[in-house]
Parts: sequence; C-alpha cells; structure tokens
Amino acid sequence: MQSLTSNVNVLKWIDEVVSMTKPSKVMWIDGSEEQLRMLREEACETGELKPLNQEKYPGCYYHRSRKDDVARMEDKTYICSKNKENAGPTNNWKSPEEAYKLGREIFENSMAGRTMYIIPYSMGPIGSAFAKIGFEVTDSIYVVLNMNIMTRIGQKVLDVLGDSNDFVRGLHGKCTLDIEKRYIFHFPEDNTIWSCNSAYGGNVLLGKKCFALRIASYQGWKEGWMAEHMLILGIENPKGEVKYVAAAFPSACGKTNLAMLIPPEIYKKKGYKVWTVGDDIAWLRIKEDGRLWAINPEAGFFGVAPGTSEKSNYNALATTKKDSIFTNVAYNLDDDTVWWEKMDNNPPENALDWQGNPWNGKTSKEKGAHPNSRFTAPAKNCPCISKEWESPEGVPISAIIFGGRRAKTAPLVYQSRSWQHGVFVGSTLASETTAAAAGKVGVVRRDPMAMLPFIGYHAGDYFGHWLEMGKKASNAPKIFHVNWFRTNDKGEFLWPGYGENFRVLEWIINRCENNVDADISPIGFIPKAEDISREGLDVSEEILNDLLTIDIESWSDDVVSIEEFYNKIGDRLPKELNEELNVLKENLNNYAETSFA
Ligand code: GTP
Ligand code: SPV
Ligand code: MN
Repeated sequence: MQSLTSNVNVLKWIDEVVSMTKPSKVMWIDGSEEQLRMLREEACETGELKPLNQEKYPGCYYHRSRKDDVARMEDKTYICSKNKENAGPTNNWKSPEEAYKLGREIFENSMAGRTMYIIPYSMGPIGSAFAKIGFEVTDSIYVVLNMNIMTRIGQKVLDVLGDSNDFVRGLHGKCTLDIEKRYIFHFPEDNTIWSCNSAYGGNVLLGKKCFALRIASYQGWKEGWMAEHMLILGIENPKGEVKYVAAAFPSACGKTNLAMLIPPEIYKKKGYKVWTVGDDIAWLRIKEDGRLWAINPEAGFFGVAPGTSEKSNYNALATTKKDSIFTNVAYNLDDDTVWWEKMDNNPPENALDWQGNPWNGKTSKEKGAHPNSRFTAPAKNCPCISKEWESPEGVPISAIIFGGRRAKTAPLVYQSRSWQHGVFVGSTLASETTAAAAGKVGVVRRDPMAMLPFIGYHAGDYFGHWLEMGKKASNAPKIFHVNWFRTNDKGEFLWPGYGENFRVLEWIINRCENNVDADISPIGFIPKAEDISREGLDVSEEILNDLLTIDIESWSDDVVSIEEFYNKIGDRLPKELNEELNVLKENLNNYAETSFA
C-alpha cells in the first residue's frame, strides 16, 4: 500500500521497522470510516472482536485478552535513558543498547504472515499548540480500533506533521504474547517506545501512559510544561461561571468517577453542574496570565468497568452505549450484551465470564468480569462533556487535587499552605494498590503525584520541576488533598463518595475564591465541619468530624514512611521538600504537646 506521507523521517524509520519485523502486508491508517469498517469486519472474522447487540449497543464490540495479560505490568516497564542515574530510583532501567538489542531479537521476523498497521495520531486537538504527534506501528487490529477511540488518528495528523522530525516513534508487536519476553521500553532521549508480547490496554495503547505520561513528562521537564495523571473537570455555579480543577489519583482510585460526577439533588436544583474535560491525563502549561492551563490529550475514556452503574456513574455508562469496545467483561449470551460486577442487581444467568467460560451470575462465586476490565468509549459521547474539552488553548486550572485510597490517616480533605507545601503533599501521596497493575492489591505504597509508574525520568528531578513550575506561575492553582476511602473499624467506607464528593469540591472552590475560612492543622488547612454541607446527606456530624480528624499517632507513623521514601529518592530530592518534612514533624510535635497539656 502506498504511504500517506512523503516525510523522509517517517519513511526512513518505517523502513527500518519493516525490515526488522518483516510483515506480509503494510497498511497506513488514514482514519476513514471505510477503512475502520473493514478492520472491524476482519477482527470479527478472526474472533479478535465480537459484535454486541447492535440495537442496544450500536457500533460496540467485545474483546478478551489472555489471562496473564489483563493489566499494566510495572515490572516489565523500563525507562532506557543513556545514564542509569537519570531513570532514578522509582523506575526499572536498561541501557538503550541492551534494550534495543533485546527488542530487536524479539521483534525480528515477528510480523511474518501478519499485517503491520501504521497509525499516525495526535495527542491533543490536531494542530493545537499543546498537541504532540506520534506514530504507533502495530500488528493488532484491536490496538488500531482502540487508538481510533482514544486519540485523533489518520491523514489529517500527517498533514499537520508535514516534514517535521518531531514525533514519537512507537512500535508495538503482539509477538507470541510470551509473558517472559514481555517488555515496555521507553527511550525518552530518542522519542521512542517499544512494546512487545502484550495486547493489554496500558501496555499497548502507546499514546496513553507510554507517550502522554512517560515520554511527555520528560518532554515537559525539558520544555517547561507538565504531563500529569489527572482528570480535568469544570464546576458551573448557578450564575453560569465555570471553574476548572485537575485531580491526580492513582489508577483505579476514582478519576473517571469524579470527572463525570452528578451533583447531589440539592445542588442540581440550585443550578450547579459538572462538566468533564478529561478523565485520566492532563498536559499543563503556564500562559501569559500566570495561570496553569490544561488540555486533555486524549479523545476517549479507557475506564474501569466494574462498579460503573446508573447510580454510581450514569454519565460513564451512557458514554459506553455507542461506538465502544469492552475488554474482559462478562458476555450475556441471551441478548449479546455486556455485564460486570455492580452494573446492576441482575447478573445474566446464561453468560461467558471474562475468560470465556460458561458463567451463571446468579449462582457462580467467581467474578464475571475481571476487576480491571475496561470500556473504551469516545469522549464526545459523554452527556456531560465540556464545551471546552477540545479547546486548543485548554482551560485555566483553579485547584490541583491529590488523592489516594487510605483506610486511615488522610482526612476527607485538606489544603496545603503554599505551592511548595502542596508539592510536598503530592510527592508523599500514598495509596493502596489496585487491580489496574499486576501484583498484590491493597498494599499502601507511596505514589507521588499518582505518577509513580509514569514518571519518565528521575523522581527527584520531577519534584524539582514541580517546584520550578510554581515559581514561574504567578497565579498558580491552590493545592489540596482528598481521601474518599477512609473506613471505620468494620472496614466500611465512612464517606458515601461518588456524587457526594461534590460537597468537597464546593469547599475547594470556596477556598480558591477566599469565600470560606478554615482551621489550621499540623498538615495544612482543614475545613470547619459546618462548611462541608450536610444538607440532604446521610452522614452524621460525628462521622463528618471523624472524617476530618487528624490522628497524631498515624501521622507520626506516616512521617517515618515518608522519610524512608525520601531516602530512597536520594540526593536529587529538592531541599525544599526536606524542609517541608521538618515543618510537618515540628507541627505534629507541637500539636501533640498542646493536646496533652
Ligand atoms: P484509572 O482508569 O485506572 O486511572 O482509574 P480511575 O482513577 O479513573 O478510577 P475510577 O473512577 O475508574 O474508579 C475506580 C474504582 O473506584 C471503581 O470501582 C469505582 O466504583 C471506585 N470509586 C470511584 N469513586 C469512588 C468514591 O468516591 N468512593 C468509593 N468508595 N469508591 C469509588
Ligand atoms: C491506569 O492504569 O492508570 C489506566 C489504565 O488508566 S491503563 O491504560 O492500563 O494504564
Ligand atoms: Mn489512569
């Protein structure tokens, strides 16, 4: 097939990849509906996709990946900087020579008998000054069809690229799906990504975590902007004014849910609304007004399916009803629809589970859907999508919110005292691990800025970059921390979460506008209980007070674990963060003394 570009940088690189992988056929993805239709048909013929009930789910398809290929694999993910030091203590490292050599051995002839698809894509609205271009070369139709939902693809991207050499070179091959030979290599200094032997989301949709976070965080450091694991949402007040916030929570900790939340009845009646700009990734730049402006570089949502219901996330569910792909959920054989845990109280009896085994949801003890099963859905389907979501300029951010899953310690919400203190709060973010990555679930780990698996360079330098950005932005956002996941002694969540989180957002916006006072605590500003509205909420004053309590003992334990973490970061840890740690220690000491006096 004829290439769609005369860009010699692109053609030379494609030639190299073709002579290494030796595909039987090469297909340039132009993004046309005709071509996509043909690929869907082929995937259905081979069984890679299954069409769903086209009346209930028009344009929707079902896919299963292998049992050992269902989540990001952090131990298979490498940052291959020339100098080992530059990958830092939080990343796996291989030298570029070794990684390319190993990759070449695996990729050699790997596409023999297969078709190679070349996907030109843009992260960010095509032609926006914020946007960046990448190519993903892959032997997977599933990847092509997902990239078509998650990014902007095709000829129009090539037209904007012209003859430029400024693009990310992404190579993905299913190879033999051998877990032992599975690698996700990032070469930040070469704008290159190689991913082999996986066919699962975050490992293979190279525009997402690989480019838009790992490579882009490195680019942002070099070029003076930021790539973050953040949702972006707009809060409209009854006067019609919209304020935007960006929130970083680790994987499977509630970004998609917060991004699309529906305010509680009493707020809806008053005229409050929430608008979604993005649910996973934000690219942020400082503009002339001294504010941070953010775009969502993606065009779709790759969301966690289990737990998504009419009640918990109406908007996400509605988004998936058209032109979406479902991966590793249960398949209802009676009407060719999908099901997952907590979708509703009516699981199908005649179904296949996520591994393709016969499954009866009414009697089986096994789960129908994998805990990390996902939907891939176009953002434009979302009923609450912001009218600014494709603005090439982005939206101005009033608040940055960090959050994690903490059964204890972290209160419902608190505000940092300054940008520098906010960077400390983000850098020490901790959360229980989830099914989004392979490995043990429920273990508390430090996940700085929710970016632990995604920082493409040395974490100490990354913290330094955050501090620099705050110095450069004369009108920087205020920084907050939230925790929807505090539990009682029985392990039950104290806070109802989901839509009710709007009450916390209201306090955050009020703080940004200087509309509400706060109490000073050792860890930062804490709401006065009466300033978190309980109108129409089934949470007692006692429980709300509980949620806002700072337990000195567990915070003192946290200080010990922060020290351990900072020691691991080593001598590239900015001294300002150690100063903040000392302030926290002193505050906790003084607080303990005054409380016991
Ligand atoms: P990634 O796509 O992996 O980055 O995840 P995410 O941060 O977008 O998380 P998501 O919104 O998909 O939520 C993950 C899980 O947390 C789902 O099972 C949700 O039902 C659950 N969840 C989200 N928000 C809340 C909340 O406010 N309270 C409680 N208890 N659970 C929540
Ligand atoms: C995450 O794990 O943070 C995700 C899903 O958003 S993945 O694309 O697999 O990274
Ligand atoms: Mn994510």
